Amino acid sequence: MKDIAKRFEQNPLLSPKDLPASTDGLQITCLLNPGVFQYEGKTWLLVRVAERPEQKEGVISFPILTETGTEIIEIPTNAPELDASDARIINYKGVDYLTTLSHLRLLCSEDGINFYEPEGYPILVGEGVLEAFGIEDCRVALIEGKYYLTFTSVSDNGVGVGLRTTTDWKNFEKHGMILPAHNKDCAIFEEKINGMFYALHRPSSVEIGGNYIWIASSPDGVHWGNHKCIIKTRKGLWDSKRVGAGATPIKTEKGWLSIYHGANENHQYCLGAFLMDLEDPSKVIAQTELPIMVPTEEYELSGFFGNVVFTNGHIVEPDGDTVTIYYGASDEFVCGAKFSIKEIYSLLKFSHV
Ligand code: MAN
Repeated sequence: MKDIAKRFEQNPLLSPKDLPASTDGLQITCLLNPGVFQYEGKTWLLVRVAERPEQKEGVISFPILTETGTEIIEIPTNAPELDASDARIINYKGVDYLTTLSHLRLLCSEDGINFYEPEGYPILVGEGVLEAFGIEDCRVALIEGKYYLTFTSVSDNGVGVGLRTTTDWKNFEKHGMILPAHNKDCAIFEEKINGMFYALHRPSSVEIGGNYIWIASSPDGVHWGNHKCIIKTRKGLWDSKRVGAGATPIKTEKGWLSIYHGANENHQYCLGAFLMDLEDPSKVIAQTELPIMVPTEEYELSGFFGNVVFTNGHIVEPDGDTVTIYYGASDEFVCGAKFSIKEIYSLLKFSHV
């Protein structure tokens, strides 16, 4: 099936070999899922860098963060209590671990295509017990001069949403975990609505419910309430198993537009879109039935975890119609693509309620 994404000819823009590892003894396994923002006239990525030691025959090894620094755990591949059937997560003796440890790193670019690591900016690493397995997939929202960074915090306690804020990308204020486990894919709106902050997020409900997109509001961007479930998985469609918001929703004349990811039972990750009411974003007024982007290119089909396109960062271009998304392809590469908002609209199905 043909989708409506116009992929960059230069894809993949970034591969694991393009950056140095953060620590001796580790290798970058995946570069993926960047948060995106503009700052000082440049396009910036806050890219997820996933690392692990070089893998040796017969052993699975991965890093975790402890009070004293990075510790490497090694498990023989033939251990009876090991389940390593997913490239991303393993279970050993009943405990879940990630196979890689992620941090967030800043890259910038003058042309939106060639990215480099600027000097003098810190890398963002997990801190404390709730981030012992790393931090991932950051959304960046600029609200009244302050950047809000919402990211996935992972540890053996579970997966939740962490928040840090900054105005200069050198000093960060930590606000801890704002939405506890299991929750991820949190995108804050860049404008307050009727005096309140709004955010999309994705709790996972066990037994009853599922992996649905919710909306919440907050007086200060830190404490969230008034949660409502607004987008569910759809049986038989491309988003039948899980859905999650992409980057901060885009304000358009017709409503707030969210580009989101959906996965099916086969772990194929595609992108779609939905539109929320401008005054009351808990009202969804339209949604695409078809995906707007499907993994089709070699770099999207095979990699660390193939058949995946996943976005959590974009720039709306000055023409007001073009959205440049940056996305993770097969959980291994960073790529770029452009959409026309008008074309996305042509795929939206409006609900007549
Ligand atoms: C899923 C995937 C992984 C990620 C973990 C924890 O398994 O999205 O890439 O590392 O969740 O967030």
